[in-house]
Amino acid sequence: MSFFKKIFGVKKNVEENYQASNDIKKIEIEEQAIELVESTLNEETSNEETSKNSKEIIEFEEKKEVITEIKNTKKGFFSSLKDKLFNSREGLFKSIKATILGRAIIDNRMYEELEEVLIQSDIGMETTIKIIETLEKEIDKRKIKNSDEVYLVLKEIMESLILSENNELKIFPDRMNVILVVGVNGVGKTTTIGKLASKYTNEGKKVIIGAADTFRAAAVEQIEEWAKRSGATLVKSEKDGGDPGAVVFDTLKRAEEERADIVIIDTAGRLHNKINLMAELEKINTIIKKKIGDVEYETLLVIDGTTGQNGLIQAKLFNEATKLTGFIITKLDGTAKGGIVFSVSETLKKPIKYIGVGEKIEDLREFNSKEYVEAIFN
Ligand SMILES: Nc1nc2c(ncn2[C@@H]2O[C@H](COP(=O)(O)OP(=O)(O)O)[C@@H](O)[C@H]2O)c(=O)[nH]1
Ligand SMILES: [Mg+2]
Repeated sequence: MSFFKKIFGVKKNVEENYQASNDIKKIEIEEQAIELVESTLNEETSNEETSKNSKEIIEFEEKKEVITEIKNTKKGFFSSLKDKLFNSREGLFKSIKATILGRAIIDNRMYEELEEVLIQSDIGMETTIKIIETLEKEIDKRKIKNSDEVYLVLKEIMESLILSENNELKIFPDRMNVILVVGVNGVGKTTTIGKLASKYTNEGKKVIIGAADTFRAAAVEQIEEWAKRSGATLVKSEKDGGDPGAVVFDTLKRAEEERADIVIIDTAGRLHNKINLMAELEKINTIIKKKIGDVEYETLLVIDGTTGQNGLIQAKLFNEATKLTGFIITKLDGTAKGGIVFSVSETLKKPIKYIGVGEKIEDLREFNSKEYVEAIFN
């Protein structure tokens, strides 16, 4: 393949990947590809003076433009996550920074002040205590005296609290994959389902959404709109207040007939008490298992990142009521705290699969702990 073709291949690849998904691993691979192209270009630069052919010079300039474009697209993605998390970075993490950096001595007062900031930032009592204890131990062990280093150790500890395994949704090829989405009212379930459906239809998958939130007519209209926008098929109840179990059954039946790749089920966020919640989810789970047999499927709890410790209480309750496979934390664009990301992962030992950083269709990001911590700590 010619150099020019190769470089356009890289460019096309980068653009498609940015549109289809924000997969950080792919970006890393592309980064290597760009480096390779750049080093080739550098080699050519040294030969440039010897090149007398004007056609070659024009080609060379074009190559340079393409590379600049690739670099700008890349920069755009990274700064965009940083931009989206602007509130957390300026709130929670700025206070942490201010508490630690510039201190002449590392003493109990620093730990006390830090404890206060962490608790105020929705990190929760249990997780905060764990962070402070680990920090004290590490500072002693590593004989750290300098506040810059304390900040780096804290960042390391906080990153290690977030599970970094199984962050990807389990989607198997050549079979029907079910994603059950649960959570209380208003946390962003329907919006997240719309974004997810769009991501999968963009990847060429056939997606069917089941509108099992049958309690409000407006809820059905809202999911209908998202289905339309994302190009997914919607299965709903013909009457208001219909049986959610029946919708789940009809959705799976339709998915089977149409050989759908992905079934996403939207549920109602009614939360009277744990017994009711358990009974409702149990019924839905029984219908799913009857249809798809003994295969794994995702049950994702959506948590509103702006609701503080309430989110952690919901996570504990749903975790007792059903078998959750992971979390989606929404509205992280709108919180100056965002400590829930750390406490939920650390307390329940389940992965965060996605984060919501806005109301638009593209505002759903695959969660990557390293990327998240980098975006808010720096
Ligand atoms: N800023 C922001 N708003 C969001 C996000 N996700 C959802 N929302 C908004 O939260 C509100 C409730 O969302 P909805 O999907 O209806 O919640 P549901 O009741 O759980 O289905 C809507 O106004 C959404 O636009 C997000 O990541 N960021
Ligand atoms: Mg809804």
